Amino acid sequence: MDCGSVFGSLVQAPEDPILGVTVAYNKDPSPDKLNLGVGAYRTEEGKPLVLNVVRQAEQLLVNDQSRVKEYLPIVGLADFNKLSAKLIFGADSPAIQENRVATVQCLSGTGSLRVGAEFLARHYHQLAIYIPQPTWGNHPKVFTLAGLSVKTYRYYDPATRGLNFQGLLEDLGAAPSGAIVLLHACAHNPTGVDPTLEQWEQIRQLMRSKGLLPFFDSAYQGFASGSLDADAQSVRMFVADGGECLVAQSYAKNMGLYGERVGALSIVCKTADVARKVESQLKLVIRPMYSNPPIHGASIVATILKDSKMYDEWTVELKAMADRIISMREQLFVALSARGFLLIPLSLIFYSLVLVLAFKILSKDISISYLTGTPGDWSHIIKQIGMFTFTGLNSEQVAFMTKEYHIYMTSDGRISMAGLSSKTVPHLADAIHAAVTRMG
Ligand code: CBA
Repeated sequence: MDCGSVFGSLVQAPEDPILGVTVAYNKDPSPDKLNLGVGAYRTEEGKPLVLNVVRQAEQLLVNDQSRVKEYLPIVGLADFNKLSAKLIFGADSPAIQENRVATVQCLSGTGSLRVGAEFLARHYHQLAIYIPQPTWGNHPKVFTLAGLSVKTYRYYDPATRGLNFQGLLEDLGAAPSGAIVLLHACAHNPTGVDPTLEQWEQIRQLMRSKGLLPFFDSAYQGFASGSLDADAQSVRMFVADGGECLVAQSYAKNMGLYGERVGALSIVCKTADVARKVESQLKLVIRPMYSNPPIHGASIVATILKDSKMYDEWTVELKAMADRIISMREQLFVALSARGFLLIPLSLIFYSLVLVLAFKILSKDISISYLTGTPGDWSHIIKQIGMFTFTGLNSEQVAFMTKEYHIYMTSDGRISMAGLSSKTVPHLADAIHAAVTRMG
């Protein structure tokens, strides 16, 4: 319709499949609504969390009158870059000691992926990048817009709700020599399925033998196991062999710095001389894109990482977040599978249990959901790793849960375990039970 605007012919673009879930959630007036869409940590009270150690670091920064607001260099804060490389590669990494790593501060994980991809599109001989099927929904867009050509490799097997390791090996084995391969360092999004260390070793051998270039996305270091070192194992394996790789790091989840947009791109090179040249070229990518990165978030990270006491406090707070997520997995699994158990009228114990439960339900201490069986095997809820559970629910079941139970999640059936609490587990279990039994 001609409304006189030069943009009058534009069509309305759809909401983002992940961030759009929050937009829909915000519009819902229901008091029972629950947002399990975006991967953002919530406390047991359902509130966003600013880590104590982050508050402390901010206080120190505010009190330091010598701090100014000058531009950072194009590559960002030098301390932040050094400490970020140390965090992912390990303090004793030969690549760091030999100055073979070029690290630049970027706008969180997404910005780091984008800068890395633009660099590859300009300077690497292969434009094909293989991404896992499925992967984080933004990956194909980031890489395509940077000028890479996106292909997929098999990763997830819906039948076992686990890794399709054979398919992965076959697809990477068939990839053209030199192709780039995107790997989730840990806590694969959306599936929550990671290779074992033995499988990582096989992937490494295959990739190195074919000259495939690893591009790690490390958005959840510390969130999978609660240990920063354990979650960096996959990356460190690839660095230990002396070969080259790229790593995009995000502090959104592990330091709770979501909106501060703090991240880093590291490129591990064969020699210090190559690393210097790589850094010089990264500057040419960054300068016309956003000139130089923001100062505040990187200063928080650097303050925490360089002070051993604050660093230790951070690891404790991080472990507490990871543990709470693991406990949510257990609670949801029990809530779904306890129903089956409660259906078996075996003994007096059972009947007294029923009485206790009936009393609890009447006094609203416990939800009705515990009394019926939820069909299906839900063990993947406790087997999967990291922030998300890939439930296996289909898009109709998800739509039903949103409409009837005001539970918001991505249409692929992914739920953010970090958004759940002990109080909301029964509501989610009720919704899943109803979706599975009523929507087939
Ligand atoms: N890589 C992966 C694998 C991710 O899951 C995410 C975040 C990012 C980008 C990179 P950031 O730029 O904020 O550092 O993270 N993914 C989400 O948690 C969400 O933040 C998610 O819900 O999938 C998002 O942006 O979609």
